[in-house]
Amino acid sequence: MNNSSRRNFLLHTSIAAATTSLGIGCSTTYRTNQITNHRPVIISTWSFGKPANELALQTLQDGGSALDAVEQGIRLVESSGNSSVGLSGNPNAAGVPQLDACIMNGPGHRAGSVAGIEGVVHPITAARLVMEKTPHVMLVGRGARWFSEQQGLKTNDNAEDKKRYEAWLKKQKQNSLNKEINSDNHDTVTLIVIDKNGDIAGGCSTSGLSGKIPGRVGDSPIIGSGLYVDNEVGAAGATGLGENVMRYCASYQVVENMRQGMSPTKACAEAIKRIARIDPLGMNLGINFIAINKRGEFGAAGTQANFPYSITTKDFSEVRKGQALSAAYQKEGGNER
Ligand code: SD4
Repeated sequence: MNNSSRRNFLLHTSIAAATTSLGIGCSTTYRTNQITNHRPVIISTWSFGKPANELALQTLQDGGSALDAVEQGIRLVESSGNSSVGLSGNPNAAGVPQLDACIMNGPGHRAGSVAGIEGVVHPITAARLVMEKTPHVMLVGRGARWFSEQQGLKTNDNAEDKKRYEAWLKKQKQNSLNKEINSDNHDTVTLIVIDKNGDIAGGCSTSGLSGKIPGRVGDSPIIGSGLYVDNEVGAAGATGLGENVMRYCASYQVVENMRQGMSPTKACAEAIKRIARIDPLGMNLGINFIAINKRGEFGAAGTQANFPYSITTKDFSEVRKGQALSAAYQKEGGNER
């Protein structure tokens, strides 16, 4: 850290500490979220992340690692009937849910991911196995499925249920593939854990954009885009239109912003502003980020007015709103069918 960024870092830290102790760290849209010394902390996207956070905390309390906590929390969402995570997720244009997931462990800077995988009940576990059992980082499509079967993971091909596809098609009749990507038909669970020792792990799981062209891969399984963990600095993860995240390595950028001394919330907001400056869409990007730093301070920001994220420590577990960078409203899709 150079002198000027160290000064900024110290300045920010003392202002945040002062506002927190004075109880003025709140605004109508988001709070200054400083809870130093409250590790472990678990943060995830959307309100459906809250039960996942709570299971992650329980996993830590039962002696599991941050990585175990991430996997268990995300598995819960994958089997919850969510319409944008797991095999209950919305299908692609050929009627099949194609799933993306990744996992990253701070210690050792290790990562694994699967993309476009079909019929595997827990893609997050497949991603973890890629990380732990292979020399690779990413497996896609049929290869990812083959590997999952070799590892004994549960599969279920009933997700290709014709009836479900037809019902979904009916609902989508207003949309066409040529239409602009619609931000109402996707959501991802991205969950990050910092344990009491300050070790960080994170993961993402999603069925991606509903109605996507078969083979389309979003940001979620791409390390640095949908998720990035740096055990020296912190971690960040995304939800939203992957096309607008992956062209900018956006989660990596959020972590780099924290490395420069920004708070997690500011790091998310500045990454979005930087993208919006370059991108022809401006703020109309449909992207949201969560972040946590090494001290367990956390935050979130999004291009939408109401990005909910879930935050859990041993003292509280709640859904909060990220800092809004535009007035655009996006409804949470994951619990809807
Ligand atoms: C994707 N980022 O596949 C995912 C979807 C998502 O909120 O997160 N939507 O583009």
